[in-house]
Amino acid sequence: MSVVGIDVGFQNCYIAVARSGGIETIANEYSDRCTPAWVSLASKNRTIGNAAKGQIITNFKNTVHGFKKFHGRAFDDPYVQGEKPKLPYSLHKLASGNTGIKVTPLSIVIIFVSQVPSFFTDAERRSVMDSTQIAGLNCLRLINDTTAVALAYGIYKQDLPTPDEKPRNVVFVDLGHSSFQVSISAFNKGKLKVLATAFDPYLGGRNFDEVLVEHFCEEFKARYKLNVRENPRAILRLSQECEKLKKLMSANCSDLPINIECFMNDIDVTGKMNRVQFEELCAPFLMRVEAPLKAVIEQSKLSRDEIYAVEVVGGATRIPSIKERISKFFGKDVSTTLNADEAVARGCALQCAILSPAFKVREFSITDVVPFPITLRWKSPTEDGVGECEVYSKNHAAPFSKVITFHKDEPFDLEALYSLPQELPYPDIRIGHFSVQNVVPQPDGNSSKVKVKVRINVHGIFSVSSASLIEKQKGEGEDVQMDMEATVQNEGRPEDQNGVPGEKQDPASGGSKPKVKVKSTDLPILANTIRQLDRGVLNDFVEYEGQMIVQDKLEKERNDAKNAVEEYVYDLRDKLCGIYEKYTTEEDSNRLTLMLEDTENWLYEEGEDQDKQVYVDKLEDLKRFAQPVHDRHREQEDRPRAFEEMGKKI
Ligand code: ATP
Ligand code: K
Ligand code: MG
Repeated sequence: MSVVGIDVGFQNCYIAVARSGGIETIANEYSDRCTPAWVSLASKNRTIGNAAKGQIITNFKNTVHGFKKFHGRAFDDPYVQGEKPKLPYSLHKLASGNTGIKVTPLSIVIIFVSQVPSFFTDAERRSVMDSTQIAGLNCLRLINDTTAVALAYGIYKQDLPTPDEKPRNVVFVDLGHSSFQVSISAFNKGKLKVLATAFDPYLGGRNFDEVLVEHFCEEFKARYKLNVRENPRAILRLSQECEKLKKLMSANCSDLPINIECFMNDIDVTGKMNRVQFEELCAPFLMRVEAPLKAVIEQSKLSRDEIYAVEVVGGATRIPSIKERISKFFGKDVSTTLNADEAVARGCALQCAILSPAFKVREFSITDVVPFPITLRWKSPTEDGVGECEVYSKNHAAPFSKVITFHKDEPFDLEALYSLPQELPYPDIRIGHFSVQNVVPQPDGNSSKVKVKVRINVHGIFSVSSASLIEKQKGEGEDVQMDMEATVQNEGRPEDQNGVPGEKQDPASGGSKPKVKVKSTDLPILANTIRQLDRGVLNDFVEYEGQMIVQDKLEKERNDAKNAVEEYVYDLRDKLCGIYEKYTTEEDSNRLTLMLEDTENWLYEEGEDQDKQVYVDKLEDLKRFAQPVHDRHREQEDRPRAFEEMGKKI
């Protein structure tokens, strides 16, 4: 069993694995620990990561990146609509109303696995979970980026305060390519509790790239009369160069060049910029750094001098002006003790190791928070027709279950929604619709007591998870008086929560005994969550993904077989002029050389795209043809050795 932590960023993915020696970030087939979040589709197969990114210029319509924020998003979402014109590939609307990505010849929904930003909503988290299922991965937990970082920070610290001492408060900042997240965690020995999170879901390194692109588009228009905006390939190349320039400016204050050869219409372009100019151009974005910092500290109710350290991760925190702003705000230097690129993946792998029975890791409990308050709403005869109650406040501990008691004599519906539309990353406040079925009145005609359990699970996903009808047994005592239609009871103690997937215990099934003897009947719930992929469609995707994996594997084998022919041609050609020269007649050598030439030409023409077996047969033919030469060579090589061995025997 592999114990794996995955960080799928907007731009970069990292995978960390738990081994007996500790956590290790693993390298991909290019010996690179960072894998670009890119997927490219060709007619026969897919390529992922570095190889996909390499296709951007040649196959840009079918090379997909920047898809992380389409998870669970409606096609009509303003963010999605805003991104659409900037993308080289096209988006389309799925039957569920979700955003799909259209690539020829295939249509895909995002096929990746992810940790998630703390601000991901229910619909976004459910979409990520669906993706993990499509990818055939068993996802133990979706963990928020900054919480994973907090775990990676805390688990190795030997000097954390004991549980009865004042906790150590640490701020974590993650500025990636697409988003900005901040959280404050309180650490004691063996545990961390997230106190608050804040974010700017649309601030990241990409904004700075875009500012540079905009600037050079203007400049090249004026200087070279080029209309760069009209040429998607040119924009892609310019973006890549601007990103490089941005990174160089983090290390240098002086003027730095940007040069692109044959940029458009065979024109070479050049430009330059320095850090001061860059900061001026980016001022509107740099100014946005402060708001989430302010929000997180206000919510935590801590004063700045109660902050022990400010740890920064994420590639874009390398921009000096960003670091300065953070450090100025908190009045202390920022710490970069964690690996800025790998901390999220490492934290995920640590959590996975804690959850896995295969590893003996120091216990470390995590209590996370609810990012957006959640309200339940229902039809009520008493309260102006609608009853409602906020079931989870902002920064409420998570995972967490609660029981709400209703008095009803017929089936009823519950509407779950986000209470504060202005805080959400998109305008749709709905979470889902839950119908509690089979509710009947008591035999005496009175309404029945219905206990409804709501929960935020380990992935941070809300649900109405169960409901039961409580029936008073005949001859038993009076029922507890309920003066509200709904009462919210806190039933879990967050201190008990140690990050293990599993839910809080319902008190009805243990713990405090109810005074009245009751019979409890489970009630079915019909759940209809927003933009949920239809289960049938999901199964189709699972099957489709399976076929794609087989297809990718076949395509790889086919390519390997073709490469083997090519390698053999080169190898034999070298040997014919080298070690085989002595053992070949001129006639044989000419015959073989001709054959190699034919094969090489064939590989570029009709042999360009054949089935695997064709290449296998071709290689066999070549080998058979060259066999006499191989044999003669071996014979000669072996002869002296044979003599030596005989000599030894004597
Ligand atoms: P997200 O967390 O938003 O999903 P991500 O995890 O893919 O995105 P990271 O890998 O943390 O993002 O960071 C990538 C960003 O950091 C890119 O915008 C990249 O240009 C930027 N970056 C990396 N190194 C530097 C540097 N030295 N100076 C400035 N920016 C940098
Ligand atoms: K990342
Ligand atoms: Mg990230």
